[in-house]
Parts: sequence; structure tokens; C-alpha cells
Amino acid sequence: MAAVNSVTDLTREGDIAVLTLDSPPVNALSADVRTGLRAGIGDAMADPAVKAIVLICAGRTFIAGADIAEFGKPPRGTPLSESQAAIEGGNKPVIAAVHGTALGGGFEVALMCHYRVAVPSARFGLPEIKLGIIQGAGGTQRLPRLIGVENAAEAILSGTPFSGKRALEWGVIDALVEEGKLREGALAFARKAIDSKAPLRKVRDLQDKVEAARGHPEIFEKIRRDNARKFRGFEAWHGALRAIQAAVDLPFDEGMKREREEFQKLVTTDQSKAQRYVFFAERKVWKVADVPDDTPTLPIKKVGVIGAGTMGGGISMNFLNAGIAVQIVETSQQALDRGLATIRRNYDNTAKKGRLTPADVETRMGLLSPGLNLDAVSDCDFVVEAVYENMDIKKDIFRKLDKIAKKGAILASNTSYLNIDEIASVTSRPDHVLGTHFFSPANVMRLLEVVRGDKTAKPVIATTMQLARKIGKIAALVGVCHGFVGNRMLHERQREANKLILEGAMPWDVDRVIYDFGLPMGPFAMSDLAGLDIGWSKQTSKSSTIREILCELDRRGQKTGAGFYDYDEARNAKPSPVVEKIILDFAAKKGVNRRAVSDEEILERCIYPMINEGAKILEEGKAQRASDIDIIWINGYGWPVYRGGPMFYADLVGPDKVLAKMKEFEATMGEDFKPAPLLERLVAEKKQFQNL
Ligand code: 3H9
Repeated sequence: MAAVNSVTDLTREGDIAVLTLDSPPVNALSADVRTGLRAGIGDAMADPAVKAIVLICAGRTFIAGADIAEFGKPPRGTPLSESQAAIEGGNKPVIAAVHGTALGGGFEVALMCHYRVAVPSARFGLPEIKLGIIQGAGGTQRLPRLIGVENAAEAILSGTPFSGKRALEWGVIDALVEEGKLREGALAFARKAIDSKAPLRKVRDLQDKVEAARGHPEIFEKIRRDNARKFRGFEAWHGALRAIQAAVDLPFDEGMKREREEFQKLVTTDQSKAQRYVFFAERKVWKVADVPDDTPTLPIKKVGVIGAGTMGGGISMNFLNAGIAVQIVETSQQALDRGLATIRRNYDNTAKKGRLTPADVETRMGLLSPGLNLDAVSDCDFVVEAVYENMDIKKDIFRKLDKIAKKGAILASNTSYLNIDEIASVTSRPDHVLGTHFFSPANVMRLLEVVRGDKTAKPVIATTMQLARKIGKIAALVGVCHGFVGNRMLHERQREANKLILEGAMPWDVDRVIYDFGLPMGPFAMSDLAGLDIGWSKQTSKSSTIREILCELDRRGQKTGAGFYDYDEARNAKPSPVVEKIILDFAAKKGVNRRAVSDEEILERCIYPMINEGAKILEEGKAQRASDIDIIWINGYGWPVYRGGPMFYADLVGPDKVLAKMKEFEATMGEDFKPAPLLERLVAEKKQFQNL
């Protein structure tokens, strides 16, 4: 092999040059890769003995895109545009040979080539939108020319990769070659290209697909309408559509300029910074500082789930979906039947939507064994207790499970608040006990808080994180504290929201501000959805909070047609004059002088105390890193990914501003706003949460 540079090799097979990029882990287009690519193409084009060039990658994948870590830093190395000019301006066919994932800039490099071949398992995609940017190397100009505006817009706006087979159907690639024989297949294709002497095919010159859309702005209007809800609050998709429209309306080079402008604008936005941060945060979250990757894990073949209620059922479905057998246990036949019927109904509904075949449904149901006796979990490797939140009941179950479960089995409690150490203390195996806090609906929500007890063993943590990945969750390791990370912070927001509606705002004001900030719903709409009567009882109710008063009036949320809002039959919420009066009367009774509360105050009062609590959580070591807290809020509570999570948001606002506001609030409203020492320290040291 002749090395072009440290990550690029150029070899020759007869009259065909093979340019190999080898930059683990994913051949991202770092400065070295771009420089090597440019030099390699140049050398091969200049070599008179070479008649065609195959571009191929070593390792697990074709180029997976730009090097995301380079964004926002001063440019280094050779710009990709030089390779583009060298390929498209050259007089020898260049064939991209694709395996793994050709993503973003990687796919764009393949599109610069004259031909593309791939193995069937290869996948193609333009995921830039997920990073808050658009393509920067011609993706928005070339893909519509190959597959038409609608298909290209779908690929670009979804960011979801498509298969090699789909790529062939769409004409994105020219041939599929045998799995495992990419190099041979690409060489054979190159041979044919040489022999045919056909004129070189440049995607930039294709016209018919974009011409078809010219003069039809309604195509874009429809795409905008269809996607408006999905992209509420996001910026990049507008840029993507403008760039695709340029592919239709402008000559290629001008379209490229337009794409570049949109890219440059977006790459510096806070949204893109946030989304790039989240990309790395999603990967870091799996790493546990003192549990190295090579920690032994325990094989999990069968899972026991105690409780077939909403949580137990949803939790079971996760495992069934991943092909893991589940033993579900209830205390009465009726509850068991109800639980199983719900699981089946959920699967049948998915099948009706065409996302599962009837056979898939049967396979999943076939993996589920119902039982009425705890003894049934004796052969399970992992048992999740999912009964309701009551320490005595949980302890009782764990005492029994400890005797029943086989040696080495992991015992997990699905709790949102309770102390895992206390639960573990009633067993003879506290090292094999931990918390798994699933979010409702457990078969849908991606987040899993894995709660590490004082004594939880490292292999138990490693096994649980691995299992979480297997069932498609994103798991964050948290420590034992009331409400763990997510709910502990949520509590701060809820407290302030409740105070704000006494001081002068209405529930719909608070909800509107939180919704406009980007969350799917505000605290009061969320309470109505969950039910206001969680933890409430008629006997003990003393009309001491608005919530209690509402429950006493049987306004228990959406399920009773009324809560903080009034609901019509279709469950559309309307501000309620009844609630308004209740609030005003209650405030008067409490002697509160209501005042005008600004949207800005609502936002700061709801969010800054959460950030402050996040700082305390970090200080206490209950979360490993600020970015884990952000992952929890994005995946468990719908925090808008384009704001990066509460801790990243604090960095954007400036920790000093958050601290100053907390101090101001503390001076007038007291203890609830006492700044966390870590926040003070961060500001004193001019640091940010993300570089703690
Ligand atoms: C773009 O291309 C814009 C252009 O239009 C601009 C013009 C050129 N950069 O995910 P994994 C790291 S935007 C830097 O665990 P998998 C990753 O952090 C880009 N680093 O593996 C991890 O590091 P660590 C468009 C990257 O097998 C390691 O590689 N492209 C990049 O589960 C392994 O990653 C994308 O958005 C990168 N581009 O999945 C593709 N990619 O080990 C993003 C990965 O230290 N990448 N790393 O934690 C992916 O979707 C997945 O990584 C991939 C592999 C499917 C490729």
C-alpha cells in the first residue's frame, strides 16, 4: 500500500486505483480524512496508468459524515469542495463503494462520485437535521436531482437512513454487490465502467427530476404544512427546504452557494450547538466512571415482572419486543387478565397501524407467561418489581423475592421516589439490588433512570445498562435521593408553578410559557393528564391547596372532563372560569395581593430552580455529569432537544445570570431560591456545567 497520509492509502489493481480511507471509529471527515481524500484523488487522476478509481473505507463503515467535534472550531485541512472539484472535474470514473452507513457528508461524498455501489446491508442517510444544521457538501442539490424533490425532502427532513435496497430502487446507487465482497464488486463495476467508455455521469448535471418540480411551489407548501407540528420550534428545517427549493429554481452552482449560506447560518446557532452537544451526551451517558467497559455482565434470558398494572405491562412489553421471555406475576386472576388484555390490545393496535405483523404479535405474546404466585420467577435472571409506591409493600415483596429468586439474579424496583438502599436492606443480596425507574408509558418512553444503591455491584450495573440498551432505552445512572434526578427537579418547577398561580398568573399562562419554550405541555396540563387525585383521598382532603379543592369538586383531570382546565368530549382543553374563581377566592382567603406576573418571570421561576437543583444533584454525586441530567430531561420530560437540556440551557443563558436571578428571588422570596454552592463556584471560576 502507498500511504497518502496517516488515514489514506492508494493502491492499484491493474488499471484501477483503490483509495482507502481508514480513520476509526467511523471514518468521519476530519481534517486528515479530507486532506487524504483530496490528495488521493489527485494522485490517482494524475497517474496515467489509472483508468478508474474506487473509493472505499476500512473498518465498520463508509464515511459517517463530517467530524461533528470540528464544528465551531477554526477550519483546518483541505476543504471538501476541493475533492468535489477534483472528482467532478476529473476525466476518470470514480466509484464509491459503500458498506455500513454513508451518512451526512459521507453520503454527499458518494453523491459526488460518478457511480455508487453498495452491499445490501449498507445504509444511506442525511442526518444533519438532527444536529440542527443542513447539508454542507451538496446533499440538498444532488439528492433531489437523483430521487426527486418529495423523496429528497423526506430523507433530509426525517434524517432517517434508508436501506441499500431502497437506494437501488431510487437510483441512488447503481448496483448492489454481494455482502462481504464489496471490494471485488466495486472493482468489477469499475472494470465495466472502463470498458463501456460511457460518458461520466455527474449527478450535478441531472435535470429531469428537479425540472418536474419547477413552477410548483405547492409541493413545498404541502411539505411545510405536513411537517409544521413535528418541527415546532426547530429552525434548521426551514433552511433545508429553502436549499432544496434552490435545487429546483437555480443552476447547480448557485444552488450550492445557497446551501452553503444556509449551512453557515445554522452551524452557529444555539440550536445547532445544543443538538451537537446532545449527540455526544447521548453517547457519554452510557459510560459509568468506575464501571469499565470490560466489566463482566450476567446473561439475561428471562425477566420476571411483578405487577401487571400500567407500569408492569409496559415494562414487560419492552422485554418481549427484544425477544426476551417474561414471567409476569399478579395477585389476582382478574388483575392478571386485565394486564394481559392491555398488552395484547396495545400490540393489536400497533399491528393495525402496520408496524407489526400478526405473527410478530403472536411471537411476543408467546414469550409472556402469566402467573399468580411469586414462586414463578424463581428461574428469572432479572426481576423488576412494579407494584405501587409503598415502602412496606415493596419491602415485603423484596423479602420474598430474595428467598425465591435464584442465586445471582438481579432484583430491580421500579420506583419513582423510594429509597433503594432501604429496599435492598431487607434482602441478603443488597449488591444485586438496584432501581429501574421507567417512565410512563413504559413501552414508549425512551428514558430509564438506573438507580445505583450504596451496595449495588459493578457487574449488576453493567448488566442493567446493557439490558437497557438491548430494549432500546437510553439509560442514565443516578443515585439514591428523593425523586432521583428527573422528578427531584420537576418538583422545583411544580412548586413554583403552584406559587405563581396564587401570586397572579393563571394555570394557562404558566402552561403557555412552558409550551412556547418548547416542552410538549405545561405543568397544569400535565397534572390534568396524569390525574389530580394521585396521592389524594377524600377522607384526608382539607381544601388546603388548589389541587385539593379541585379534587373535592370532582375536577380530577382529563379523565373526569375537568381539572385545571375544562375539557370537551374530544379532550380539548379550555381555560376554566370556575378554576379562575377558585384561584382568586383561595388567594384572597390566604391574603395574597395578586399582581401582574410577566412571562419572563414565569419562565425564570419555573426553570432556574430546576437548574439550581441540578447543581445540587451534581454536587451530591447523584448524577455523573451535567449532560446526563440533560439526557434525562430530553428523553423523560420532553425538554426540547434544541435547547440541549436544563443544564446546557444554563450554560447558554450564562451561569452568572442564573445565579444573579436566584439571589434576587432569594432576597424577596426566601429559601426556595438559595443558590447551590456548585452554581456559586461555577460562576466564581467562570466555568460552565458542560466543562465541569
Ligand atoms: C455532516 O456530515 C454535515 C456535512 O453535510 C457537512 C459537510 C461535510 N463525528 O454512535 P457510535 C463517534 S454532519 C465525530 O457509538 P455506532 C461517536 O461519538 C454529520 N464523531 O457508534 C463515538 O465516540 P465514542 C452527519 C463521531 O456504531 C464513536 O464515533 N453524520 C461521528 O452505534 C462511535 O459512534 C452523522 O450525524 C461524527 N460524525 O453508530 C452521523 N460519528 O466512542 C453520526 C460517530 O468516543 N454518527 N462519532 O463515544 C452516527 O449516527 C453513528 O455514530 C453511526 C455509528 C451510525 C455512524
